[in-house]
Amino acid sequence: MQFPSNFLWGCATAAYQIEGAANEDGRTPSIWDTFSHTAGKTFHGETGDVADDSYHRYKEDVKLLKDLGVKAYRFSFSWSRVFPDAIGKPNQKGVDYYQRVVDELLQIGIEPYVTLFHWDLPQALPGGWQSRDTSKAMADYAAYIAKNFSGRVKHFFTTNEFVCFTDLSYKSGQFAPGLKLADAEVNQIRHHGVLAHGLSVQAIRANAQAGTQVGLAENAAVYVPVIETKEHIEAARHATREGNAPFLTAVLEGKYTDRYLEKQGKNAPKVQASDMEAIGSPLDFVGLNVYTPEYVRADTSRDGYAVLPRPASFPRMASPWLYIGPEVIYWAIRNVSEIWKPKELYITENGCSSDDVVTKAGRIEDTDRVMYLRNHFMHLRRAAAEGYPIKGYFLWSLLDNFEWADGYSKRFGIHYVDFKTGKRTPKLSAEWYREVIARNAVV
Ligand code: PNW
Repeated sequence: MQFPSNFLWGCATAAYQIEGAANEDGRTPSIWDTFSHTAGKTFHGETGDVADDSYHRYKEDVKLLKDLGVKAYRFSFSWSRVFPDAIGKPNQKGVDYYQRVVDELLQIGIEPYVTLFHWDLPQALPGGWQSRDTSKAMADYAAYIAKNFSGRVKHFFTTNEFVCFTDLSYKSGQFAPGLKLADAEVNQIRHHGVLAHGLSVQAIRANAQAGTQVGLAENAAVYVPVIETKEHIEAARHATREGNAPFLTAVLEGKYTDRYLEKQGKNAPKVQASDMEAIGSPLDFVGLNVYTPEYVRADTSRDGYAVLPRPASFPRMASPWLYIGPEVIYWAIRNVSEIWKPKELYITENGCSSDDVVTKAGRIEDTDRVMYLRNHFMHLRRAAAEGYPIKGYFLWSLLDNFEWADGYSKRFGIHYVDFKTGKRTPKLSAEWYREVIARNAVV
């Protein structure tokens, strides 16, 4: 159950979910500040105002990473902390905070992996992702970060999870800014999302020191063949291309699939000259956030595959959407590798919510999370052993944190956070992960 010797073990977080200090040192509101402060939008009206207070406790958090023995930490920058007006003049105090975090990490030999955009869009941008100018603004922000952080930061992710900041935000409305727009508008928003990624890749390449690596962190829909036979495996590959057509497929092929454009018809996105070239900018690596599997079988429909409904008894974790199918991680890596042959892959997120309780002895015995992770790691190891270019794994998450619309009601951390005091306590899963990393093997 051994992993390759240079396998990169890490943990992941995101700015709005952990930092707090929402109004400190010049930071201005993001759309998530506005949304979470709007009645009825998040669980019990909870906000990221304080969250884990990592803005003040980052040294403690880096110490937790050190105790785990991870070699890498994926975290995000808050755009409106760096640019309070979204564009224009940077906020030195905000920049300094991230320099301090990077210092702290480098000092103890942990590699920083920086996500530029993890959903906390500056409120200052008129129209948010409805506006094409937002894509350009993001590229300017990316250029500034590349100039000021590359060299010390060698790996950047542009965007995190297109579908969450487009469809879930502008179509179903469960995420900020909470709109329910029509298909044509949503498709345009999706286009602005992938365009922002592409323009940011170009901006980073143009402004970063040599050797800087760029990719994205994407929760592509993962299609698992119902049975591992040639026909179902092929069906899963078709599903992977078409099911991700507006996002990962567009990014890795530099075009929208014919089927996507045909299905959208008159609602298809309006694309300007050179957009697709930017969107398809070559990447150094692809990051995959992997949670829930979709099971597919081959069939005779025009698409050649059918996505199966899940039986009501299908096991899940604490978040109702989080179905447990550990082979999801193997197929995420294999499908993407076989279709697009990326140079390198990372699992940029994987993990689960559990109904954690603190025992009388003060421990958090999250045996279900350990079960979840152990099983996923076996399939991760299978992918590595079969030679797919999987370089590392970031566990979501280092800490319990602000779980977006679920507020603090869903805990994804391997460290328990008492949200009243901010106190962090390693769970059983942290102890277990430390052992995995030390032995570089599933244990
Ligand atoms: C990801 N779904 O979000 C995000 O990148 C994290 O910020 C988040 O905390 C984590 O996963 C856990 O939720 C997702 O509904 C949110 O399928 C929702 C879904 C998937 C991922």
